[in-house]
Amino acid sequence: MRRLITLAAAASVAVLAAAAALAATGTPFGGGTTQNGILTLVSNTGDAGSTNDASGATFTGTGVTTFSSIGTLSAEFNVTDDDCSGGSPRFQVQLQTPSGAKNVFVYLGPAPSFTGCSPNVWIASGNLVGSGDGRYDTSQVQAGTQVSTYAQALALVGGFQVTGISLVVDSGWAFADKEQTVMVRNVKVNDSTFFAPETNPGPGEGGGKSPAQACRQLRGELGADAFRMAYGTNHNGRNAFGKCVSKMARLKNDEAREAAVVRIDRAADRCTERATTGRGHGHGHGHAKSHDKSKRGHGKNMRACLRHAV
Ligand SMILES: [Ca+2]
Ligand SMILES: [Ca+2]
Repeated sequence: MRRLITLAAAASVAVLAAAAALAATGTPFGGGTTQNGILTLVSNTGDAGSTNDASGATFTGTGVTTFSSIGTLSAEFNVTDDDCSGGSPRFQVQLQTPSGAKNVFVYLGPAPSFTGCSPNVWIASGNLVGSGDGRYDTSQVQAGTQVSTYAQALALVGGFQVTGISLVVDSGWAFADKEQTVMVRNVKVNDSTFFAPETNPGPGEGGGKSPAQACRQLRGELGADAFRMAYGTNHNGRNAFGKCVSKMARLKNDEAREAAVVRIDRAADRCTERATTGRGHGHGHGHAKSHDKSKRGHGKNMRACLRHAV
């Protein structure tokens, strides 16, 4: 009987382990947020709240057991503000050691200082397992070993059980504005990938709009007349489309243009509403009677309103 129970217990542990291996998850913490699958990590030590002083994500269900069982550790990161510094961004591997839980830090960015990360570009770390750079900091386990290669780290902590793997951004303090932001995607821990961007949508497929696409959609939403009123500057507003495109081209990216289309469409709806209810004319009476008389006035107000909307 005892044997049976043991077998059953072993079986359920195996099931749990299999379930955990399937359900690999990356969970943001602190000020970490995701959008379209991409993780944004902020360290802001200059504002009132402390939640965003450090941000990161923890990775579970990777199947990692001991430190030596980590075969892949990589990420793509984009330091949007301001730089890599003070050991951030980094991977953090928590280990069960004979003297308690200790962290090994694996620094991202260029060795040996791990500063000087080009801002606003995606940087692929490559697989950090096997790295000959001194980017492994094992000094929590053994003093003086903060500049170790992978081989040195492996020799020191390879046999220890891993109890947590995370990616951390926490050096806001190192910058004049007390704020550091790093975007992260395609984090790989062994066979698991975290924060993969949602299927790169082509232009106009939900991932944003090119200037021409944005203007075509707006022309459809507003109607040709209102569109010409909103953007046109020459006879009959014939140059409206060109004016719209050059205006849209000044926006930051396709996502910003998509948002602008929504915003302008809403604003234009309000213009139409105002024109048809006569609001803004200073007299709400005799609407039906005054309708024809003020039609021209409505047109003028409508134009002003639309031009303001775009
Ligand atoms: Ca803060
Ligand atoms: Ca900053």
